[in-house]
Amino acid sequence: MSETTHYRTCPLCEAMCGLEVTVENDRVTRIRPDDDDVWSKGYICPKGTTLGYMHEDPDRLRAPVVKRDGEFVEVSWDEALRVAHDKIRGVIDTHGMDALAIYYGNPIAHNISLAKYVAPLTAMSGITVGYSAGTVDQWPKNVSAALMFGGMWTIPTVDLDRADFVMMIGANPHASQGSLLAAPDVCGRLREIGRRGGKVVVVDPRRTGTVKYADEWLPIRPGTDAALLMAMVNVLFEENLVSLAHLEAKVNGLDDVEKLCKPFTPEFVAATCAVPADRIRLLARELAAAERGAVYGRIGTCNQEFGTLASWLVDVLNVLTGNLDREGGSMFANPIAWSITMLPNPEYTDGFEFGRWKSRVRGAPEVFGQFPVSCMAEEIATPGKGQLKGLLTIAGNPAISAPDAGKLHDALPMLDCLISVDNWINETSTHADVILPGMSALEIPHYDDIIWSWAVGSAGNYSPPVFPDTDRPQEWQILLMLAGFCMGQSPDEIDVDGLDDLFFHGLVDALTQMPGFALEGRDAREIIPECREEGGPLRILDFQIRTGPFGDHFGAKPDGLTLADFEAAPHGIHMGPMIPRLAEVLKTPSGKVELAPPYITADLGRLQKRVGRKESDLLLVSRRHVRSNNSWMHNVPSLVSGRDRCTLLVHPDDASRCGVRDGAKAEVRSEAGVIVVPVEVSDEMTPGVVSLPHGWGHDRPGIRVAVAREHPGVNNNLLAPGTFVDEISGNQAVNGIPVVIRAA
Ligand SMILES: Nc1nc2c(c(=O)[nH]1)N[C@H]1C(S)=C(S)[C@@H](COP(=O)(O)OP(=O)(O)OC[C@H]3O[C@@H](n4cnc5c(=O)[nH]c(N)nc54)[C@H](O)[C@@H]3O)O[C@H]1N2
Ligand SMILES: Nc1nc2c(c(=O)[nH]1)N[C@H]1C(S)=C(S)[C@@H](COP(=O)(O)OP(=O)(O)OC[C@H]3O[C@@H](n4cnc5c(=O)[nH]c(N)nc54)[C@H](O)[C@@H]3O)O[C@H]1N2
Ligand code: SF4
Ligand SMILES: [Mo]
Repeated sequence: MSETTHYRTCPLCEAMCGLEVTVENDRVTRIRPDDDDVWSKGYICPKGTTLGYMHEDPDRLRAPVVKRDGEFVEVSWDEALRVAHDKIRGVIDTHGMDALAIYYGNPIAHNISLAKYVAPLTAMSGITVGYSAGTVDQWPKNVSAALMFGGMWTIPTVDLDRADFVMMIGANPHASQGSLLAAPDVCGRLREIGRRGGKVVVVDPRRTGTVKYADEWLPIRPGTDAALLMAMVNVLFEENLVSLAHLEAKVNGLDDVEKLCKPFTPEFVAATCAVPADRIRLLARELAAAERGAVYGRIGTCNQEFGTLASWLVDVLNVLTGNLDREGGSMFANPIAWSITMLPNPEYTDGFEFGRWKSRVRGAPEVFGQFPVSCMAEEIATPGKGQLKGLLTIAGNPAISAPDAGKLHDALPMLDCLISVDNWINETSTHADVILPGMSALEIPHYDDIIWSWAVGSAGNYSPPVFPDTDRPQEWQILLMLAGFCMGQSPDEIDVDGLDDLFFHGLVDALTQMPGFALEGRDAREIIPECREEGGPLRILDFQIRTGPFGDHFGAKPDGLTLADFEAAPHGIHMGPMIPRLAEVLKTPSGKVELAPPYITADLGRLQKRVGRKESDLLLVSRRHVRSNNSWMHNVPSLVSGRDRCTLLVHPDDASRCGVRDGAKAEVRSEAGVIVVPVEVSDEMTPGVVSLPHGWGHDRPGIRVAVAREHPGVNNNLLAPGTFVDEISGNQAVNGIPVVIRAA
């Protein structure tokens, strides 16, 4: 019996924990935390130990499947690719390119092949219509970052280990393990802040698990964060607490912000936010007084009605208190390997512009080229010129994750062509004509991509595959084939390596001409032969490391890093804590931080109307759990065992008022739909707010996830109205949905 030990990074969430994987006779026998991992130092969560199960999951697709007479049949790769080609060409040749769309899902950010090859897929295929999980997630933050700092992913994060005051708003790292904040054991690090005499305040309608590690819970009415933050801005100006410090000469629009915050006094917003005016004043003073403080906002501040205003104000507060780009404040990460997503987008060289075109059916303005994901259903279902006839889903499950789920369930079967690049037959891919599976997390190499762009330190870790499989195409090859089909190439003539070279050479060529790039002015023809011989994501990764801040710059810094250094360091390489980087990352046309972008401040009128608005007395918010990962890990028995977690949390007062009982079922009704779900009465909810997890609803016909089927839960997006959006980013509002509940 041969036992081998493998060190690798868990790809499941942004914490990027190091795992020690033991394999005996080709089977995983144990997964433990890697105590020597330079980044996670022995931290993991229960999901990390399930990679072996997911690798062996009998429901996971190992071969492509094609729909025949309503049933999936396993076919050869040649056959599956031929069907995919014919389906794609059928749509493009009959209806034109505009009838074909891509939906990008969340795991793209966590898979090396997908992270590096969605860009060439998009660019080469010529597909112009894109939808993504991004518009139920961080689109508002992308808008505020683009307009304030000049890049949609130029997003600062809290320098957790050196902060002494953190206001955490709309985030629950106890469940999520941190988001747009990459740090293993966020909660442990929050507790340390208190231990060193600092303070953590959690602003959330629910007393979450994170609160146990914090010093104070401040309940808030969903969707009113922007009002609360604006009132804090008001206090900073009123009480002369604004102190830009090192940012003094680097900011535009300070006077505008001072004027704009005038109406938003603490008294004006207090009742709406359900936060006492005195507490708002104190909060502003605490932030101002902190030597190293930061406001950190996440999904509760994004996928809600005023997502962009809230996202913007988080950074405004960090600027006004001099905390942006300061140690222990809110800082820009310094990744060892840059991400393609972070490169400046040539579309916006003269600044960002939104609403350049509108969606066909609803007239929704585009933002970064996308419409709210809920538009997808109506674009499929509504006949006429420009109707969507084909869809490629790449690692996504919009049938569960997109608002107005009921409409998408009805629309997906109407497509002439649905191709899913996915590893399971789930609520979305069950409608596919072809499913092209990727490999398990243990069969592919790993090195995190964009997540390092908001990590609390500069580190990196390369993991070779535990079970290399050379007989099947890698996902980057699948994506390039799909691109080739869109370009008109047939499965017989397609040259994947040629397309890969075309993309890679083009990238190197463009970057050697980009001002400020590590290889600026060098000759691409001399660089390319120095790159790794094998194509694919590792060649790109090596290039990204070598041209990054610690790289060898192809000879210019002989002691610098290359991918080979990581291959020789199974526990990773850590290059140190966060450093001030504002001057380097700032790309606004003015060269300054734009504190009052007109596109955003024009939305303040809408916020003003929200204050005092009469509304339903019960609002629904979403939640996550540490043993769950969006919609796709409910097929792991150890993660779904125990009591039902898909419950509606209801405050005792609301429960008695509405006549619902703990353990019994309630009917929950919104403008969009009605569901029935078990109730959990709990004083961890603030009165007037109920909470339901997202990612459930595995009771759809045709899915092949046996374990998940036994623990179906309900899809909370059946309740989310598609048109309920943060208007200026187009991000869906899945928090703060007016609902009515009663006993079922
Ligand atoms: N009501 C409500 N809705 C929400 C949210 C909420 O808070 N409330 N959150 C939103 C957020 S933040 C997000 S990110 C979205 C998520 O939305 P999606 O990305 O659409 O959903 P996931 O459940 O992450 O689906 C991931 C899919 O990728 C597949 N997959 C997993 N690993 C791989 C891989 O390596 N390769 C391939 N090809 N496929 C893989 C899985 O089988 C699954 O089908 O949901 C959003 N929807
Ligand atoms: N275990 C696990 N980890 C995950 C995921 C998962 O599904 N499971 N999903 C991953 C993904 S895709 C993402 S985007 C991240 C998200 O990471 P987080 O942003 O930390 O997400 P949540 O844990 O949903 O926490 C959001 C909190 O916002 C609160 N909230 C809701 N509405 C409002 C509001 O209007 N105002 C305020 N202030 N708070 C509000 C909710 O009560 C909840 O506690 O997590 C990632 N990590
Ligand atoms: S927190 Fe859990 S899911 Fe996230 S990377 Fe670590 S082990 Fe994986
Ligand atoms: Mo997300």
